[in-house]
Amino acid sequence: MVCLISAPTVTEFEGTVTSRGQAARLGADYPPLGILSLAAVLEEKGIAHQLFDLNRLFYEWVCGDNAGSEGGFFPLAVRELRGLRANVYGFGTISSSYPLTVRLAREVKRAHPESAIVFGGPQASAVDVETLEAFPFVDAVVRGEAEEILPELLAALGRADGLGGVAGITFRRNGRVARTPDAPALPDLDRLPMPAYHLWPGMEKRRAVPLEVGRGCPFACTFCSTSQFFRRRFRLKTPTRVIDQMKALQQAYGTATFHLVHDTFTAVRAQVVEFCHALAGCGSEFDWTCSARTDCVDEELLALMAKAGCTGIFFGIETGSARMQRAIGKGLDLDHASAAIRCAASHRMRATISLITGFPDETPDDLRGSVEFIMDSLRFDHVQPQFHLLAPLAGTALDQEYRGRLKWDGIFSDMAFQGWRQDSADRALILEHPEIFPNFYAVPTAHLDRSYLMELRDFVMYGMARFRWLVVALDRHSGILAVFDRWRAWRSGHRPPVRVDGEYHASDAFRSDFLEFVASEYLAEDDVELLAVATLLEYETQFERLHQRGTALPPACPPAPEDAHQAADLEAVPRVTPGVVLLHLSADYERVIDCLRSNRSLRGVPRHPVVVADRQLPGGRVEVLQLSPLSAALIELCDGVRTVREIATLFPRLGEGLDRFPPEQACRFALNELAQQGMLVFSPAAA
Ligand code: B12
Ligand code: SF4
Repeated sequence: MVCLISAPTVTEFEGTVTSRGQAARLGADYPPLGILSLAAVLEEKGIAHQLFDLNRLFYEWVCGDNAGSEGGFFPLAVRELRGLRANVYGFGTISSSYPLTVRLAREVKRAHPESAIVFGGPQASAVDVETLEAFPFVDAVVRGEAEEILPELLAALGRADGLGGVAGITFRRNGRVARTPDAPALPDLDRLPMPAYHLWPGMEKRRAVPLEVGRGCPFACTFCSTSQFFRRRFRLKTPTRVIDQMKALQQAYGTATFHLVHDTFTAVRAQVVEFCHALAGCGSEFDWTCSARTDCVDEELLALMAKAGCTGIFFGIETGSARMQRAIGKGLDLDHASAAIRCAASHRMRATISLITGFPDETPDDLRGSVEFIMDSLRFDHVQPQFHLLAPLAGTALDQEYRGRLKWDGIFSDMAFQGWRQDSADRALILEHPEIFPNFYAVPTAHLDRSYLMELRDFVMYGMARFRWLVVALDRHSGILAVFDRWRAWRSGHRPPVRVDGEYHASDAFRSDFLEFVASEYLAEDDVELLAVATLLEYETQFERLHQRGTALPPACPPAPEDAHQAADLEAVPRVTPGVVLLHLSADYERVIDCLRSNRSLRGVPRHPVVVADRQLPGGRVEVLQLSPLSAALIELCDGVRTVREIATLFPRLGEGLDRFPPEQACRFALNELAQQGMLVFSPAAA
């Protein structure tokens, strides 16, 4: 019996992850494709196996039956793992959770000394020899793709001639660490069986299913481990195979939404075109997301992908500096990258763009380029930027170049994410073995201070997640880097010193401190550009007050179908839809946003009072709608007490010329409009 254990993408958080949503964002509720792919192969070959998903366990620990279980996540995981009975325990590994994996494996070996402990996955593959030298409880490492190697290894474990004949593994022979030659990359991915999704308990509840569509990347960026792990040999499953798998998954789990997993899905244009045409003619409708390089898409291709159901695309941009693009081996043309992002957004694809700071030779000018790239992209609604602090991943060119020169500075990059507080046992391992855990160390940055970069990263990420348009307005006024410097100075003068880390930036304290800072530092200036800052500050401040009172933004309930027709009934009582909040602003919000979006002057923006309705849609997106003066006046009358008939009597007074229409008919029409926009619901009149 072999037990396959997933690499955790979550690690011990000491109670700071408290909600199902937070845990899900960290990948706790995500089918572990690596071990599901291996399980399918073992199933095909009739080799007994079981799965153990550490992320799932974490999810339950946060919010399920095991919530709050004594002593934290690690003891719980140890208890559960010790309870399993297997001859081989196979651990998947990734960089961020490698210390945790090592500690768990040690406990399993202690409990079952007769069993074999085998590691696989991206991290162990890159530090195979070092791992076996440091940790005697690990018996072997499978390097790279394991669908062919693992069954061979399992068969060889029981044979007298040992493991030497199995390609792609690292093991101990006569007490010394030995490596067999690399196994070739799997040439035909169509031959892989469907991953064993049926063994993963969360499938029925998933809205979107990840489906691996290919492997390998022909490029070789210095910070990335993909082209080492999956090799530079680009492979894609055929359209027929992918579409058959989509159909089968739709039939089994009812989902028509897929994350197509491949790091550079569009690297060979003709294959993507073929896939899109095949989808269009397949008789089913699917929506899907993928990852691509901006220089491997063009307008025509993006239009075709959108038509074929692509709703989201991940673009690794990495840096907004042309000089650094060359230095890190990515080589993107930044103008073309911006155009590709705008084009994807214009097709309503959600474009996630990822940038990294903290490269070895990065200068303040390079950093400025990256931050400007992010700020520019914020003007497009469908673009979601990410900003990371570099972590040197094992096996990358960067890691090789700086081996021996990496430094420990106690700053935890989100690329080596361990939560906000690092577990002390993890840290002890990391400090003892820099060669095994390089991603927790720093490449020297000659021109930039890493603690500044980490704080900037958190400020930008949390700032834009919480007050996107206010950040755009401030950036337009004085550049976000200048705002950041002014904010730091303000905070140190006005607030007691606190640890300014991710936890602070995620807290309500950051929200209110920042709004106070903007109010006190920017509103006194006389500058037409500040109209945007003032309006958005007004918006955010009202929003915050509602938030503090706990009234703001549970997801808005869509009106029940029967409610939608109630306006016809003169005795029905309209009220604002639960979850919708009304904010009163003193300048035209829509025009302000429009000017920010298109980079136009704010000079002509009318300064008259407006009401905006704000509501959170399921999935976390917030929709803001500026109401016409009539709608704003009408909605104020919908207090949950007045009936439609009573409101109709007041209707002619709400605007000039309204007395020309039959009041009940006109009022019912206007109320219905608001109900259709999701702003109002009707309750039947009290008996
Ligand atoms: C989906 C994904 C995620 C999901 C994970 C969801 C989940 N719960 O699994 C999310 C978005 C949460 C995620 C997060 C992160 N990820 Co990620 N992610 C991926 C991605 C794109 C696909 C993984 C996948 O499913 N691949 C397909 C399967 C089939 O491949 P596989 O898992 O590698 O499995 C094969 C082998 O590894 C091996 N194998 C796997 N398990 C086992 C077990 C045994 C016993 C054996 C023998 C072999 C073996 O055999 C499998 C079949 O060949 C990969 C890139 C990639 N193309 O793989 C990055 C990747 C795994 N992620 C990576 C990183 C760095 C992260 C983060 C740490 C950083 C970040 N900020 O993004 C975070 C995690 C920390 C956190 N909490 O924020 C790196 C890992 C690099 C490394 N050296 O470890 C990768 C490789 C991307 C990269 N090139 O940098 N990620
Ligand atoms: S960053 Fe993207 S393009 Fe560069 S090597 Fe990694 S997967 Fe390939």
